[in-house]
Amino acid sequence: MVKLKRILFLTSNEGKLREAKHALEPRGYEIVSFADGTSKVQLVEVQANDLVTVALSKIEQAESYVGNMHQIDGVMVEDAGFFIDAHPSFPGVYSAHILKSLGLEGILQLMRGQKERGAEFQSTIVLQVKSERIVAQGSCRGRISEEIRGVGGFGYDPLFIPEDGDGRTFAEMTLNEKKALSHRGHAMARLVTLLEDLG
Ligand code: ITT
Repeated sequence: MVKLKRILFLTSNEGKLREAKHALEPRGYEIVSFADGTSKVQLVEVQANDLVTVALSKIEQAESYVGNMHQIDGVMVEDAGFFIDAHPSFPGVYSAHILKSLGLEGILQLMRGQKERGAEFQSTIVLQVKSERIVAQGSCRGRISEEIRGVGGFGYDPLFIPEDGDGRTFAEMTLNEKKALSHRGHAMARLVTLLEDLG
């Protein structure tokens, strides 16, 4: 295994990129991406009902982006999803699509009058270093708020109150606070542990 320093994070999502940099750069890894540059990443999401299958398929697509890019030690992808207890597996792997079509207001509408407001975020990260693949996962339980709160974060953050927090939504937290509690923060911490174990 090469000494890993520079990781290409293949994502089209600037929120995910910001959080990955925030989690990994203080640990000595440099995160580069196209999401803040000129060429856009468009990863095809396969039809599957679990995040691991989708994440592995994203890493299969990495080769066409990496091409002859030099000075990259590893390539990383992530598949994340939001899971609403009252609607099993939903929106799950369709989280991006459902948010685009219903919006946060549509999700609130769906939850109107619903007593069971439990929900969970999940994240699966796959890092490829030469022929080796490392998979790190994280999750975060919480509940869906009664209203949209906060302007930080991205995606479903203004609706999600993590159960280990103080009642604020992810969108009302700083990057640091979200990292300490979130699915992505946990998955990134797990990734760092796995990398350090590899030496
Ligand atoms: P890439 O596949 O290009 O990385 P994506 O936005 O499609 O970007 P995902 O499939 O991993 O990324 O995530 C699906 C959606 O889940 C994402 O677009 C958000 O709406 C939502 N999501 C994921 N992580 C989130 C988080 O930390 N906070 C809020 N919403 C999140």
